[in-house]
Amino acid sequence: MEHSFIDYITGQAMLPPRGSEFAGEVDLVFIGIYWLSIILFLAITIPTVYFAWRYKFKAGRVTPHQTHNTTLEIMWSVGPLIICVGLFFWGLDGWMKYAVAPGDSMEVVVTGKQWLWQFEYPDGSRTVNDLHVPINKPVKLTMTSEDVLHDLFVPDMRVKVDVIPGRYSMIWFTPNVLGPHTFTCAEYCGKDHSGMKGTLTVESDADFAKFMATGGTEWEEYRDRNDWAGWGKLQYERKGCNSCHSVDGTSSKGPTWKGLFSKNESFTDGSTGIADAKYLEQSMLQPNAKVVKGFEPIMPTFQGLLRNHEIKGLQAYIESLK
Ligand code: HEC
Ligand SMILES: [Cu+2]
Repeated sequence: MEHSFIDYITGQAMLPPRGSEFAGEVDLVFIGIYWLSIILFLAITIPTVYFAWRYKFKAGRVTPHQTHNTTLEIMWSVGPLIICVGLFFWGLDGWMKYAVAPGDSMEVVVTGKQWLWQFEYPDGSRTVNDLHVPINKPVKLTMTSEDVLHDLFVPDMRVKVDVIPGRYSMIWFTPNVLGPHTFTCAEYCGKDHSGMKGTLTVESDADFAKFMATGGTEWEEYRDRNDWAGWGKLQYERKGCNSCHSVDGTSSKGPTWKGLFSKNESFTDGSTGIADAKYLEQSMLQPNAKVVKGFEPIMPTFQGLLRNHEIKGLQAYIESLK
């Protein structure tokens, strides 16, 4: 970003671009404290250096006896007290606004885990490291961690809050600048901490509605290349199927997907059936309808969590795993 000379003088050049209504207020407090520090620094060091020089040791000079100076002592006690209490209330005012989200906020549930951010929207759809929000609408992030301490930091929005295992924390903001904004994890959380980041896309209402309906424009690239299996592979990783299903023939919590398509499958109730596209879809949406022999019925239902084109992609991906 380009900065003017004034930005450098005032300290604005230190700060990231502003993307939310909070940003201006936060910057004001920040720049205020920054200037107060500079002024106090000069007000203390300049006289100190001067007095050290002015009253330096000289043979024969006798220091007059001093007891105390009431006026000076009151000034340097009450003055800083007023400044500190003033700063406290200035900060408190901003903190109160951060603490309570407006009732009409769009709520996104955020889960931090080593080393990714997962976002769940009001309709249950999910994204990873990719947060979309409509412009000029308040967004409330309800956050928790599945493992260690993380911290969601969106510099442009001036929001940053710890994400804690076993607890929910909350931040909210009203984005008012379109476009991509970066967010990161701001709490060292292990080996790949530096990779725990993503993009916040602030978009128009129309684009956001389109994103909600299709899960974004990403799939259009796959559709145009006619790469349904590639799209399915992405879902396999994003929707967490990979935590229970392998694609290389080894079975873990769930059966492997290798060689699954068209296989004659046996179920715990003694029946059998061909693993065709219809069966695969049913396995995703009603996993307990037919439980594969030798496995526990532990698969969660993905009803409402998979869009049609995601199911189609997964079917194509499974079919490609000969
Ligand atoms: C918590 C572990 C778990 C997760 C996560 C999981 N599954 Fe499963 N899945 C299983 C288990 C266990 C079975 C076998 C028992 C059954 O049929 O319900 C299974 C069975 C299946 C089958 C039938 C397999 C066969 O051999 O006939 C399909 C298809 C399937 N899962 C798809 C998916 C998809 C798609 C996802 C991700 C969107 C997914 N699963 C996520 C545990 C899981
Ligand atoms: Cu982290």
